Amino acid sequence: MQAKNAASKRGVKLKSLPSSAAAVSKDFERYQYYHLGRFHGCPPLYTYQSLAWTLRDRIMSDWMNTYSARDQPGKRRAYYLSLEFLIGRALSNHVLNLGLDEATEQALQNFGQTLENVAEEEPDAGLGNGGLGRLAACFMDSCATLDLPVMGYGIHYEYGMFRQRIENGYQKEDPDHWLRDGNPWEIERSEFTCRVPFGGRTEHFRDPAGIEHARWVDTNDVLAIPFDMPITGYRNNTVNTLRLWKAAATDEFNLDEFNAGSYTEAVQEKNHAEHISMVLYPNDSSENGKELRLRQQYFLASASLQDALRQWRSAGNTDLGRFAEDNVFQMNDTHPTIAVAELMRLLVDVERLGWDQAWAITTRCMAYTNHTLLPEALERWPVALFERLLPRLLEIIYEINAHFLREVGVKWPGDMDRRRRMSIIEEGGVRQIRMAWLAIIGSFSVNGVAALHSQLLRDGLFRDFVDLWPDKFNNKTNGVTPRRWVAHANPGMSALISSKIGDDWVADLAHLEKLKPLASRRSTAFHAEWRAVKRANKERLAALVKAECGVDFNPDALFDVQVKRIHEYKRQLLNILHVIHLYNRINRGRLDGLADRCVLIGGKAAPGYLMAKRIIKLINSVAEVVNNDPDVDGRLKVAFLPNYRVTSMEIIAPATDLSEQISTAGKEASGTGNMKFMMNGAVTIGTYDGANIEILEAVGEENFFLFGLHAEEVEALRPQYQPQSYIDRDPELREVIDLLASGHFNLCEPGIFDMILGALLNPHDPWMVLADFRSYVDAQERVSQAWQDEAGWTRMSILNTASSGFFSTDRTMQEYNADIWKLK
Ligand code: 26W
Repeated sequence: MQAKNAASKRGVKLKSLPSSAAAVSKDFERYQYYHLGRFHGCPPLYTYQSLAWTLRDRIMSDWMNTYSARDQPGKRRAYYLSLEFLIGRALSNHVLNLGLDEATEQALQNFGQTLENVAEEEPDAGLGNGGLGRLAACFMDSCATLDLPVMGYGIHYEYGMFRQRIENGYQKEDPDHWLRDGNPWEIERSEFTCRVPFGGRTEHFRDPAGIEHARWVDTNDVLAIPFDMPITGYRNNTVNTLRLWKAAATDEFNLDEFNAGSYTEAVQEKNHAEHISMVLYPNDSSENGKELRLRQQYFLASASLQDALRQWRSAGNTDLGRFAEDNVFQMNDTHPTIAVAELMRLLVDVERLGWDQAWAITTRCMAYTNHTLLPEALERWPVALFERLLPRLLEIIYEINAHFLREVGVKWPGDMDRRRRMSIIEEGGVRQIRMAWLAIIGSFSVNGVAALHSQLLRDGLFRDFVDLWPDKFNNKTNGVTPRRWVAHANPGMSALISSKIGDDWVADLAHLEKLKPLASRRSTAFHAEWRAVKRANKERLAALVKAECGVDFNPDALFDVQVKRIHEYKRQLLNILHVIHLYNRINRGRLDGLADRCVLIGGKAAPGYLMAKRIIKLINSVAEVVNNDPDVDGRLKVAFLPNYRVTSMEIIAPATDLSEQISTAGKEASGTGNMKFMMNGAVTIGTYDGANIEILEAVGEENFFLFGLHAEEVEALRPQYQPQSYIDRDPELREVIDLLASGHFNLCEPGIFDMILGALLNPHDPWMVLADFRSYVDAQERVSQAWQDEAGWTRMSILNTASSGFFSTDRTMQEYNADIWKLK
């Protein structure tokens, strides 16, 4: 440690390795032949590993140098705490960021390989569910590109998001053992292992000076071992770190049993500890209250805070009174929110600060981002579970709550109802801890992820807290990284754009504005080039759809795509009702104005979410009928793409013409798929929800297909919603519902869609699908018309890309930094 500090203070830097094609080739050969022992007929996996190590070696010097340049007292840092980082593949991303495309391609040529083929060997790091996890990964990319000192802390799950198979139209889940063949990108740093306590009991005592303290004793500790993944910035020599914690048993595990001869029982205990980082919970909208999930949350929070404290000290800091000047923790939803209480524990019990000083530090360090308004997704933990698993943390939460309710009492004397609403502890049958309240109370900043979402939080869920602390609440509209989602995923379009406006857009997406003059109302040479790129991307997607689904997509048809988690609020059902409507029109010969369409839907359903799983079955059943009906004659194709993940989106977004963003207004916090599509020149059909609103404002309403009720209209309609009345008034809707009810799509499995019909016809349908049917179908009609005007559509497509600059996470991260993190 001393030596390292001394070295960095002297400004000594680690030298970088040569990056010529010859040097890359030589190292690649050394790994494949002399390290892995693979010579003739090397299996592709080892080709990939050899290349990954060759590249990692070329990241290492920047990684070490980035670290040591910041390893100095008084350097402020941010930590992104998240249970999920959905990073996908790393190889091509690093190649792009390092500018090693040509050297790598040339080197591989010597071995009869291409980068594209080798990259296919890498499994996705699927350490997340959907939007929230992918956002964390895009944030990491942008922070490195902006050279912001930000470190990600997450969990080193042995099993990531399950792999989805479709069997007879139904979703089946397979485990995703992504680490089976090792992970060439990660570095185990056992020297920074932490101990995380669980269970036990608390003791209170007075020190010699008579001051009362608590200690947490008889705990069952679990080791947290860090695995570091490099996060390369785009061609700027910055490499940040994503540190993932793996759980392991302590060596002293159950020594008693061990000594009593119960070797296997003792080893079982070891297993128990290691379960903590075994699997990602595949749930992205309703919490299931499982004990193991709470263990994961505390494991992440405790290890990360201990590690941040250690790093801060090892950089030469000593005065804890300054800790909040040097550190900020951004909590990705409430999942890591136990960090508020854990930092208090570390400061009060371990560092022996007084409560008030510790609280002042904690509340100047913590910041919280909310990602959902769905009530079923709000985390609450039973007090009894806390008492058993984290008894000391429960005491601390009680004390935080007591101090807080005193403050509420001072501001609103006698307002007992407000105290009850705002208490961290929810009283009732089972007493529960409201994690969102703990997050708000413990943080100096609380943000939503799109303008509408932040406004709805202020007006609704968080209203009482806004009354108390109006300045805490802010908006940070999400984004996506243009490196992965344009430069990497869409090389054809990237080259075309760069040929016209240069390549500054990759690191500053606002430059895309310069494409606007090229949008033109009439067909131009640029239009033709733009369409040729899209056409090639559509061929690539059509090949994937053919291989995965056996369905023929015609690249000349409109590619109409909805990919995201399957959830009722996202309304894949509305999409499929429209498909049934088109099918019905074709069968009845009502062909006027119809555009040829290929409808692609993909996404995973939480394994316990029966309705979502049945929706997948319906999509597949409709696809089966539509695709095999000779009368449809290729005018309409429908496919459900299995195992939708980061890597599939890299093929899908560049090939999409129409992006479906059709959630019930007020329910989708932001959406980020919408931004990936827009950047790649898709036009959106969407509701007035989440970031759709900001997309619409950026591109103009003439280049966006808006439909449906607004959030206030949804809420106003709710008490008197009568789904049947829409069917009575709309013969086309009636035909669709009749077709569904007749069993036309499930002749061999009668009744399986009754639950879906029941949901659609229920006056309490929270998602009010039928209320938006007519408006949606009309908007789709306008889409069909617009599609048939080739120049007009091309113009819209170009304008969407040209207007997408705001949706770069570079902009999002600059806002987090300017308003919350305040890093240099
Ligand atoms: C406790 C179970 C659970 C797990 C994950 C509940 C809720 C979540 C996430 C908050 C769900 C999620 O991914 N939300 C999405 O976050 C994106 C990034 O901000 C937004 O773009 C999406 O609109 C939002 O649904």
